[in-house]
Amino acid sequence: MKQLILALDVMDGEKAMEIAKKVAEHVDRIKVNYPLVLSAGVGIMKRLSEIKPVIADFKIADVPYTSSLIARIAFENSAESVIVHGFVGSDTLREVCRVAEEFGGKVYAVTELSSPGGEEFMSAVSLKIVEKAKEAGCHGLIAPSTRIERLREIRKAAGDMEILCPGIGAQKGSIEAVKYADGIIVGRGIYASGNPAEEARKLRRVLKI
Ligand code: U5P
Repeated sequence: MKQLILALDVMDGEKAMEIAKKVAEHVDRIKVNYPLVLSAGVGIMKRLSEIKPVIADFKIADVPYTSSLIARIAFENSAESVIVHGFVGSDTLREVCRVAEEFGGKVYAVTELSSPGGEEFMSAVSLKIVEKAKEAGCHGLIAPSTRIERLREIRKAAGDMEILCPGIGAQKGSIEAVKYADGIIVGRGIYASGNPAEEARKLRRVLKI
């Protein structure tokens, strides 16, 4: 079954916990990012991981050593997986995968950002990123629901790597992405709605079709 991942980009820890509890029965995993972790502290990851597995979307993009420290902090604080930028190249990708392996965790590499700017530089190299991410041992990829034609190409190159797609909802990505992806990542479409549980339930129903 296709996964529904909540991107919990709120900036208040208690609010994050409240939303996570409300939507828990409809989502598979929770993705945290800088807005929440920098506001609420890294300890929020452990609390959320008691509700659902946590993906640490720190879009790691540094030299291998610094990247390994960031990945380690994420896993030591209960992350189930981390997201790394793919453009960093093989050495950083390999190093983050090595740390993940120590913890039995997973690594997802960003191919091209879902925002319009993702097309300016990243689209040109995203298929190469897929190749490098695969060679380095990444478990999966992040690819845009906002550019279905790119997603289709990325799917072809990815083989059996898992693909997670952000962009549905606030960024106007297409739900057609579920044809090519293993899961969708939705933030504002759920947490910024009047009724997060209901929105998550509706998306879950779409994923079952
Ligand atoms: N995200 C994207 N696009 C990417 C990679 C990651 O939107 O290419 C992340 C954002 O940082 C955010 C979430 O955490 O996915 C999407 O949230 P929203 O646009 O559904 O609110």
